[in-house]
Amino acid sequence: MIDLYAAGTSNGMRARIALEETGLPYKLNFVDLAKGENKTPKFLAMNPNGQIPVIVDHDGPGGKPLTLSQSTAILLYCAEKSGRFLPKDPAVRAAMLQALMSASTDVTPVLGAFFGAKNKDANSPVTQMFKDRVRSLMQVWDGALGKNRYCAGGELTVADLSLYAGYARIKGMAPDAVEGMPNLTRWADEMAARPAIQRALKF
Ligand SMILES: N[C@@H](CCC(=O)N[C@@H](CS)C(=O)NCC(=O)O)C(=O)O
Repeated sequence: MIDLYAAGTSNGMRARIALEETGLPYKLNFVDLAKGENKTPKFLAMNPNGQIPVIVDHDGPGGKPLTLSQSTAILLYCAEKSGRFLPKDPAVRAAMLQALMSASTDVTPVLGAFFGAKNKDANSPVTQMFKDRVRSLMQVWDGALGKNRYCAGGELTVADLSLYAGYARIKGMAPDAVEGMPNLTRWADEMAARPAIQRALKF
């Protein structure tokens, strides 16, 4: 059994998508960021950065409990534990890692910067700059998904699970940042139809 500590942000969704899609048994412990529940001594003992998501796998490697933060580390941990969403072919695996890093380390931080700037001043040049950056990253994904069914080729991998977490947040908070991208929309519609994704997004 895994305890998930999360909220409905893109990083929180990434971890929950990982658990739902891999089918590992887990319990969601909602963390109210606005109330500072991520800064309590109990939470800081799990992640000194005071950030969600965190998992505690009570049946970790060697049967010992394992505490893990970082949404992409959680995604990879769940994929390895379940043996799912990780391509075996070395070339596809390399493409998957490239796609995963782009989804997790390009898209999500820029998204965070955009939402942070938007909360301060929706019309500032800084907000627009980050929004343009989000849009340009997603335009590259639109091009890639015009050539391949999924992020790393013909196989659904952890990269798709990671990108969808970011996409879902953009679509919910600033839909115009992903407008006019037919290949991305085709992929997103397929991802959104997956029952595990639907369960994962309900915070
Ligand atoms: N790189 C980390 C980032 C985690 C992160 O930024 N979490 C945010 C929510 S999306 C958070 O907990 N923010 C509250 C805070 O920093 O006080 C990951 O992928 O998990």
